[in-house]
Amino acid sequence: MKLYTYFRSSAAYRVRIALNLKGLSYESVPIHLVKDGGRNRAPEYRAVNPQMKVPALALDDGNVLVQSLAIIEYLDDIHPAPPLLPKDPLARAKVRGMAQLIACDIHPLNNVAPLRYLKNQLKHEQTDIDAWYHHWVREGFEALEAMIKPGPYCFGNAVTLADICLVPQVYNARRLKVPLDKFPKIVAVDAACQKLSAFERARPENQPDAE
Ligand SMILES: N[C@@H](CCC(=O)N[C@@H](CS)C(=O)NCC(=O)O)C(=O)O
Repeated sequence: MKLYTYFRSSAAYRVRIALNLKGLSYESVPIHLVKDGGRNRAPEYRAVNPQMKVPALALDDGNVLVQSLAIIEYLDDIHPAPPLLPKDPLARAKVRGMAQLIACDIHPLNNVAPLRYLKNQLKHEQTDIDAWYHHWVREGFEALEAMIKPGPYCFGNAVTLADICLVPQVYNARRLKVPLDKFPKIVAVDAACQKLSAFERARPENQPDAE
């Protein structure tokens, strides 16, 4: 398998964690999201993913999957151990609820393309853009903090899709200097995950394209 990735992309980071948890080997194909105005916008990459975002996962049979949550659920279907979602439908919905809070509500507002649009098209100052970023992380994390079960992970004692989404979002929040002192459960879950080699190996600084 080939993973089209960028070391700092939190959506690609999610897929790297899932691949590592499943013990699956893959080739990294780095796509620089900043150089040359974003190499993800080059026709070669558009041919891989018409949405021009990372991650994309090219399977050995030539199929290409896009959207991190769809990719991760596919991997979970094909390689069920260890499971990334609980078996019980109610528990599954709760885990997906946490994962989607991050992936669908926080992340899209704070992503490279909308932040660049705020700056370049709408001419906002960097301080406004930073305030925007902090606001949406804080609002999402306040909700998530109330939803986290007794740990060590987001939904009890097994790693799930919720943890896979949380860790990259915490990494980004720290990089953009969002204070996390009001979120002790989130910080504790992140620390518990960081002890696992699957999470460690997926960290941005451990990627071949890290800068
Ligand atoms: N919902 C998508 C988000 C993908 C996404 O937004 N990727 C970002 C990096 S985290 C990207 O490629 N941005 C480049 C751009 O929009 O120009 C997923 O979960 O895979």
